[in-house]
Amino acid sequence: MTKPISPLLPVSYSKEVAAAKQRGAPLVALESTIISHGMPYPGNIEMARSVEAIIREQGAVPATIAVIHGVLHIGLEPDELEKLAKEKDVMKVSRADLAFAIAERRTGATTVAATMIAAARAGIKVFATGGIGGVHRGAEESFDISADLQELARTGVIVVCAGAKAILDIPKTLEVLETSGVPVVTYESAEFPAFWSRSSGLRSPLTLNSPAAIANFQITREQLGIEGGMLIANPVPEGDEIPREEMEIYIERALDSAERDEISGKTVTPYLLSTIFDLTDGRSLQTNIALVENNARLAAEIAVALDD
Ligand code: PSU
Ligand code: MN
Repeated sequence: MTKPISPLLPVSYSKEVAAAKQRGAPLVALESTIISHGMPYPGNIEMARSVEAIIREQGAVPATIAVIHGVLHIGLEPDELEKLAKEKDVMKVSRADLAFAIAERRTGATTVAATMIAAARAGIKVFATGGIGGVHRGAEESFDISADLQELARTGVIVVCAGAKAILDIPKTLEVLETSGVPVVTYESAEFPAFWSRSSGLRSPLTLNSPAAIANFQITREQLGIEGGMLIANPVPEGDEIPREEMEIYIERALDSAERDEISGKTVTPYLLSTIFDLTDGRSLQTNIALVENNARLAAEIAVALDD
């Protein structure tokens, strides 16, 4: 089991999250890298607010996670969310530097990996995001594999996403997940989705068709004493998708320009997302917002089902 947060660590629960924890209401964690590094303002704050509202509509409570001036926040007040969305100098923190941001009193947006760590320690079992990080194309040269994958293997949180971002090498990403023993379950489809597109051309390792079945699967894993999280892939709604063939053109161009600009490390994903935003005249952002909203709904339904 994941250790709880030490009482010595500076942690702040939002009023809403603190109240939900007291009455044992279902909670859904949300990350903040998507806000600070994944989308431009004001699209990012619109997304952050609407995603929280969707979770409340389903009868769960949203907990957006971030480090603000060295304090780990589990749930943000509306003014904190707004400030974070506007702020420029925000670290992107993952497992390697979550504690650094706290120790050095910095402000940091949490990736999928760091959000999972914080959520698990706060007793939150479900988390909604857009797309997880994974194995980058050309990883055999660059060794660029997101820390999100290892985190899924070790931390017991259900992560709802729209697949792996299509900028990645999706077959290799699925291989690493399988090697690490992470269940990959696509919701209501036999095919693993590719973030902006419903199709990746790859079969999903597993498929389930209801939030209750997903909750039951995770409970069964816990009963077996199997640690770690699981990945739920929720295809973007049909009306919001950008077809795979079209996306591939933008992705190729974005990857070429990343190579020209010698982008590496943490900045790769934010760079590619913002280049694709420009190449699609903002259409990729509309799709990204729609898919996160769709994931928030499913995550809340799973959180409610886990509670039954
Ligand atoms: N989902 C989105 N947009 C994002 C992300 C997810 O719709 O920007 C972020 C997540 O925080 C994820 C990160 O952890 O992208 C992956 O970064 P990297 O490839 O550097 O591990
Ligand atoms: Mn990386």
